[in-house]
Amino acid sequence: MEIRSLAIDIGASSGRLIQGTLEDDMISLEEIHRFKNQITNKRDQKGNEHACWELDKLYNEILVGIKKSKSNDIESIGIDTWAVDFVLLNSANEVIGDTVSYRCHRTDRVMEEVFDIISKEEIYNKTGIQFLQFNTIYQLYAVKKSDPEYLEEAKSFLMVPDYFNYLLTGKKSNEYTNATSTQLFNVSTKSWDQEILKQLDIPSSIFNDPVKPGTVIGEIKDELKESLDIEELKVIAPATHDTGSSIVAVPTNSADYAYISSGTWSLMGVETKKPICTKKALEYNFTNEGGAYETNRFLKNIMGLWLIQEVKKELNDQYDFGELVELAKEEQAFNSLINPNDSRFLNPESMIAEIKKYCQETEQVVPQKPGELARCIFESLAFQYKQVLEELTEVTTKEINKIHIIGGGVQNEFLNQLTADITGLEVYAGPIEATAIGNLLVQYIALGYIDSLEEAREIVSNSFTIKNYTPNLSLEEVENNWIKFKELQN
Ligand code: LFR
Repeated sequence: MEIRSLAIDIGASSGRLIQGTLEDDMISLEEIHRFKNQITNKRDQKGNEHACWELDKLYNEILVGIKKSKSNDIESIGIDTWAVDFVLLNSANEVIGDTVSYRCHRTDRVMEEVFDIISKEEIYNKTGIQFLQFNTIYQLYAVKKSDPEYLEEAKSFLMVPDYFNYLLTGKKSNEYTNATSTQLFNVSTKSWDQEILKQLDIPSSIFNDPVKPGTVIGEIKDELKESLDIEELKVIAPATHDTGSSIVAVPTNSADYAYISSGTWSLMGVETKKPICTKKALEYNFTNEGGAYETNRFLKNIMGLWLIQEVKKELNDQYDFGELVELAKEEQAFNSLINPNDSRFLNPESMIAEIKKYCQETEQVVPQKPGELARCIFESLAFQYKQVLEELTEVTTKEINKIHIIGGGVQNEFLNQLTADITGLEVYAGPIEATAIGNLLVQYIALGYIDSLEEAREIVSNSFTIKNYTPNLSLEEVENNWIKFKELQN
């Protein structure tokens, strides 16, 4: 029997609708629709400029994609997107204001203001979430300061996938994995932290009790059935946080690995049963995000391919990613390194200028050519992976013998090899569409076609080619540059 479902996976730079077919313990994919996503600067009525998402356009692409799919063959759809961003709805269920992106500078320095009200330690002990200036908690606090009337008017808080689910079904819900990313969610009580909300004067009435991945949100609305020419279609919440979906699709059931979910961000960590909120975890700024089926993602955000995406854009897309990788290979190794997680790279005016400035300030060779910039980025990312690996091993005391890289970044074979060379571990790369696959697998489990997460991962490992990279660089060469990289962190 062939079972078809549709994954709608929208990332910061692109969105796609992927149809999955499950048959005899194998899953196959067909891309139905792909579209661009980007941040647009908008000025509001008060004259403040914000970096915004265009949710109306994205919703329209979702409908185009559903229409293109052979919808009547499909049992269900599920939506995942990036985390932390949200909409507020008023009493007429209209979106209040623009949907601001987490890259917007409105939260620069807001974290410190929140720490004056609630200490860092208290926030971490309660939420277990790493401190990133764009977490929902700081965004809501920024709204509170600049547009307090928005929060007075608000009746519902929906994260981006929750909002699309609402548009499709008319049902409002807050999905659990994404709720945990807000830093407003208590890891122990598994509910919105009422004290934090109160201390920050954010109305708790706008939040719903979270629903777990695999919950059927509802049937698609009647008016949409008509316009899309569909008889029946269930909307199921997968792990609506894209990283939560991608980790469902790690192609192994062994325990001795770290993963890197590689895309705009590189999310590197391990799966644990329980959150780890120790002093060391706080010091190293690790996060504990809720996963599907009672799993915990103990991981760190690494700036990731965003760095090269921005360089590519600034070079007017003269080169595609493959060409930039080829140019990088021709350049000399370890000429210049950056600390990819320096907040100056979160959303600079010019990524190229920022990288050059960093290298100048740290008295290194300043990369000029596209290949030099690309090489600097890839090598710096690989060293950052090594650093996170060491911290992970220290905090979790887990034996990590290999790294699974999943997601779009898998296509960068040069970075995969560098990761093996610099960490000294075997790297297994694939599947590329891990997020869409994880999204589909949760739908299949919800529909009763797959029994468990273990069975789901077995299916991934049966269905996709996973490429192996073995470390192949002298220890001495790694060591010298590792010392240089660590000096940059201080
Ligand atoms: C990856 C991701 C990360 C999250 C960042 C911002 O797409 O969802 O997990 O930290 O985007 O939402």
